Amino acid sequence: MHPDRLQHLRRQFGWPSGDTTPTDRSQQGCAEPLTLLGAPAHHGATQRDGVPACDIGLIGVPMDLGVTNRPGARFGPRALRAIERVGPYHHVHKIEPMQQRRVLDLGDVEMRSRYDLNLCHADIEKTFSALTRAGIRPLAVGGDHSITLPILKALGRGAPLALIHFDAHCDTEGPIDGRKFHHGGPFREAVLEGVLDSERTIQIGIRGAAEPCWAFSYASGMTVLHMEDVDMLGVAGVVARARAVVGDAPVYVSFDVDVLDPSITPGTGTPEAGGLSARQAIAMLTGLAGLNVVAGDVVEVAPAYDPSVSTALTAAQILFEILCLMTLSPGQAKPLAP
Ligand SMILES: [Mn+2]
Repeated sequence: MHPDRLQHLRRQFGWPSGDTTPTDRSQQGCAEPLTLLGAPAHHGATQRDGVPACDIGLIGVPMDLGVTNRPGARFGPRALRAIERVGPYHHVHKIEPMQQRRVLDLGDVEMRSRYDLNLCHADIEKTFSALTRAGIRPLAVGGDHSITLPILKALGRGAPLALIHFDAHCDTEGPIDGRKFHHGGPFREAVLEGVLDSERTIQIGIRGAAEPCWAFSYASGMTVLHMEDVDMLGVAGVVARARAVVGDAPVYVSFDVDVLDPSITPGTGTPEAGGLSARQAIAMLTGLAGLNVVAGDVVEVAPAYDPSVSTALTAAQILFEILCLMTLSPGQAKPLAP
């Protein structure tokens, strides 16, 4: 290195210097209120004081009465709030969503019953309808995947939404044990309710023994990409297919963490070996920038099965990726049809 350059570096970066990182007390273990992605908290507001003014509302949906196998996703929102150091800056998009949009952590959906799935779904739909009426774009943390049905019912009532769905399972199964509302079937019910456009739906990362359960996906014209398709197409090919399927329609992004390989996200209800890497998933989400992403969710984090906390950490990163997509969405300022 030329001595002049070293001198210059010493002037700019030597101690004491002007580029010191501001003190972050939470990094020292100091207690701060725990919120999703560190957003300002406005907990309980939707229930008690009316809906606060914001553009994007992060909201927990701690409900897992719809699981077919391992329970525990009701603790997903709590686990994600304990994660720090995700965001605020996205190095590919070069944005800081919370500087560009008013983002709040609205707390959790309050539910009347811890035993009644149908009552929980009604409370979820009511809360998300109130957010939609207030012009707030919701970004939810589940909860099991059954929560996406009442959310779509609240958001897609005026016009059915498009969907980009990351999951090991299509979640379009019929009734199980005499009940049609469970985490294996929200997208069948959403199409039949008229709130989801199956022809503008793509399901990514599908695999495993439940394949015979997904006839509805094919019959309704959904685009289904199995893991073998992902291998063949690569990240760029998957992104191109997703963009072609949804076009410029208002689109919901639903991310079930079991799409990732259980080596990264063991803390989930129905793990399936042979899933996406976190790298692949993040690259795919990054590639969706510019689509009209109006809302989304990250679901099926069941922290009790993962003492390493890798599941919650990765899920928080995915949540941040979807927040970036919502921030970059060209339709962000436009209200959804009532
Ligand atoms: Mn699912």
